[in-house]
Amino acid sequence: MFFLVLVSLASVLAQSAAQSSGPPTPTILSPPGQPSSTGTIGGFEIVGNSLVSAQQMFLGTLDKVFILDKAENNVPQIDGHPAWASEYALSANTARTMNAITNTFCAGGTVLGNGTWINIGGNSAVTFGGNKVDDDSGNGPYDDPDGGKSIRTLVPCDDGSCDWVDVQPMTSPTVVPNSVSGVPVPDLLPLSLTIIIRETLQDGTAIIIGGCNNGGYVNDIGQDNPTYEFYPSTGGPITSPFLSDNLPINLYPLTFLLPSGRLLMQANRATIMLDPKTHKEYQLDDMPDAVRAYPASAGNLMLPLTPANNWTATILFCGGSDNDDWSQDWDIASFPASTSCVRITPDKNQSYTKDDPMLEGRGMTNLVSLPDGRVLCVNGAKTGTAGYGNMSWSIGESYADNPVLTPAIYDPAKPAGSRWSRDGLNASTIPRMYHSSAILLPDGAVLIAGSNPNSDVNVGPKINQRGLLSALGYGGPAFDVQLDADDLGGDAHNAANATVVIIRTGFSTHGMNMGQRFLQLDSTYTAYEANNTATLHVSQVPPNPAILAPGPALLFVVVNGVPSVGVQVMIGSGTIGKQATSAIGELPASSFVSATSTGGGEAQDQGGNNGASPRMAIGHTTRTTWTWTRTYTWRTDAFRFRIIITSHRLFSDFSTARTFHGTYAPSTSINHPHALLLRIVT
Ligand SMILES: [Cu+2]
Repeated sequence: MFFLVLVSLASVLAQSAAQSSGPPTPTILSPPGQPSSTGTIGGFEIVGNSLVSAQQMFLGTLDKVFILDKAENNVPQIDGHPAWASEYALSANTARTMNAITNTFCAGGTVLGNGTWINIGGNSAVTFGGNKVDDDSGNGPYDDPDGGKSIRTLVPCDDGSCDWVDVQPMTSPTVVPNSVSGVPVPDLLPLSLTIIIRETLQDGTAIIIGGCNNGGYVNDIGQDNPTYEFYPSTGGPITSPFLSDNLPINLYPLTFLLPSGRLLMQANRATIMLDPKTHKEYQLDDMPDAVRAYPASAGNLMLPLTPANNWTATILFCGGSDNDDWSQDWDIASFPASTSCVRITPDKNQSYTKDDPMLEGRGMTNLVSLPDGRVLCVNGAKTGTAGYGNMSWSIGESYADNPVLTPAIYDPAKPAGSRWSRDGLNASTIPRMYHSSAILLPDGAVLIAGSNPNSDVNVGPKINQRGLLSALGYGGPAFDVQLDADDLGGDAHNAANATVVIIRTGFSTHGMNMGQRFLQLDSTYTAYEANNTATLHVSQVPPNPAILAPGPALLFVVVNGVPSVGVQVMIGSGTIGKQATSAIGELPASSFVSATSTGGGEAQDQGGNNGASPRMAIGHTTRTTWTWTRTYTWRTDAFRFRIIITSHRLFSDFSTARTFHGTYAPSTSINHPHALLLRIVT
């Protein structure tokens, strides 16, 4: 039966591919193996230098992270000028410069349904000190044309050959380089955006929202751009009353695609749902306790979409600033950040509910979905906000102070009152405040980088060393995943604690991971007591592309909270456009085959390398399935998450202005079983 299911799956997938909007025929993925990094468990590890400061960052392939800075006087050069983009190789901990061409200062980004990443907007041409130059074409010394109207595209690669392509919005129609489908881009509209946000929509296109003409700490009516439009373009910008009503805090509105197909949008104290087709805006309740959007910059995240909650979206907001005076004539840097956390489930209820407050006030934090469903809260500051400038009260140039060095964990599965902890988490030695970023990696580590509350870099020694099937469709037949005795810790009963999750790690910037999403696939199991193996029967993605927009994502199998190494899978057709959906295939009921029954051992026959080599095998050379065989250290070390730190530009001015630098010693290393462990190797 197992084999027959697979045959029918392959044929269904092939048929769908022929319709151009169904999933492509999946190929079999290479085994991801064990995490290649080793080290002391218990904290942070400084792994390398990102060359440019990671104001914006995303995982483009399993091995390559792409980083964007703003145009500034970085030491690494490209094409005769300082670089403000780089690629970081996770396997080698090396980086290469890339050429982003125009000024990427405070741009936004996301991944499209065909796997192409876009980076949109930016700031004017600048020279030393971040000062604007009159000539929009830039020229020396930075050679950084105005990026305000830029659309940059990148098709991530692993061979060092890819680079950003600036699609000039004001020229004749251009074709986006696209390794998948060659989507032609219609006439591009003149965008006048400095700060934008995006979310990938259910057809794999992107929405580009808001912004301003010149930048600044907050927006103002003289430069506001209260519109949104789509990429690829579907016509002229559409004016949003929500954006124009919420000056000055309408930059980087916190935006999430909901399973209903509407968008939750939050800025200043207001909340709406936007129907991107009819352009109608629906008012929801005001945001309690704090301003959450930039520059208050609260942590924000869609909680896991799971079979248990019927893939219903709940958005979590934590921290920010309970301030309404956005003038800069008072000491913003000392104003305490909020501890408040609230949730909203906008497709069901227009009101917020209070959630457990954070362990300390925090602004500019990143909330990162982990494969076990918990959320890592990292980076940020206890006082002040995002932004920088030369004020009498600013810390160096920073508008924030008192960095929070210790991460925390939020567990949505725990009862109210007990969701926050930091059991087993050590402190970092490196502040991560404005323009820092954090993303989940395939091996369960979290990459943390950036932090640069300065207008420019002074050249000199100031850069501190700081630190299964390949495709899934929307509905269709279930598929099987094999777990061997090692995966199950020698006990087939653990099959009941196995989940299969898809995480889109997102585009990280300004305390947001744009497009980040956690979706648990429905699954059941057949467990075999005779040899302690099991088969997981796993559904495809629910037949609603608004639950998880098309495009690449990571897939993890998690047993008792221990994740596999993630593999990259394409969700949907691999092209931009309407996605095919079909009814979800039925799953067999979970069952436990006792040792005295016949039929045990089937799973092990499907297994990968059951020998001495501790590797997980995903995929099988003779069949279209995923087999997972893995010896894990999890029986002794429950979790092996790492936080990796890449280069961090910091506070060169800052440390002289305020000597908090040396006062943050790393806390003692711990090795606590059944806790989330971070490694420190410094
Ligand atoms: Cu910024």
